[in-house]
Amino acid sequence: MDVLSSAATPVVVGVLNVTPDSFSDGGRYADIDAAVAHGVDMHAQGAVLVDVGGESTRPGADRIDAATEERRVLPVIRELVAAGVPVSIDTTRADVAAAALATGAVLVNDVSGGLADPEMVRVVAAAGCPWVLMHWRGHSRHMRELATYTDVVKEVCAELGARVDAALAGGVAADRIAVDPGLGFAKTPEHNWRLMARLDQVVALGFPVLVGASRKSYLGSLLADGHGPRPVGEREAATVATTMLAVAAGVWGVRVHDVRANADAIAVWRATRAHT
Ligand code: PMM
Repeated sequence: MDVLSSAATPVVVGVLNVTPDSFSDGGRYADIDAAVAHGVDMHAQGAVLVDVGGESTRPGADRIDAATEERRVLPVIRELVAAGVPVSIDTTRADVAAAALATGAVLVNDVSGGLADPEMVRVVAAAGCPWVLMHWRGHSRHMRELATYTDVVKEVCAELGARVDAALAGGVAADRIAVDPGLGFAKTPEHNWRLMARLDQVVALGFPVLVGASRKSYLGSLLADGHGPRPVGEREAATVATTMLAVAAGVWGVRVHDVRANADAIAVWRATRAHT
């Protein structure tokens, strides 16, 4: 049993970016103590996992090296694990994933769905840990050019299916796999809305689905006014609305920054369901 199968769903995964430049919380948690305190808070507010990432994936971002990524994430993971907080590692690198698992992380959240590093499948299969395969077409620097689809829902589902097949072929057990449509990754706002509207199709793939809409720029564009897009810190109500739509579509979990607000929304959904 693990977090994919044992937790009461839908679950909340809390975002902890230990990066100086993430779009939503860049720099705030670059200091280890602040990051650990925030992770402990998110767990107390209902996050079943705290998702620790050391490399920014915002569109256009340059890559960092593996040593820098490990230097950022491992001390935070070590302290969160010591504090009893379940941790996932948000990385596309097999070496970073292996080091994080050795430090106590329990799930690998790979925004490349195993595409960025051919060694990742071996690390995950050997560890027997759950693996979130996100839909991805290329690294952040190039992903804007890759946002071309005829039917985004069909293509994302087919490409996710191919990543699942590769994971299974590499020895990862079917019950260790979750998928994620990758909102904002090689997607225009229009693509994100199409995927939001048809999350049921992603759920129909038959694997637990994680959705990461929290504070993303397509929400900022939706809520733009004369001064430009809605600032990142003022997209929470819209984020909670995406959480409600996602849970209604049958997802396993949502990956969010404000755990309390989204956990509250899920509590409302659960209570309503319990009375139908
Ligand atoms: N989005 C980001 C990073 N990691 N992981 C998954 N599984 N799904 C996502 O949508 C996702 C992710 C980028 O957003 P952030 O900068 O707020 O972490």
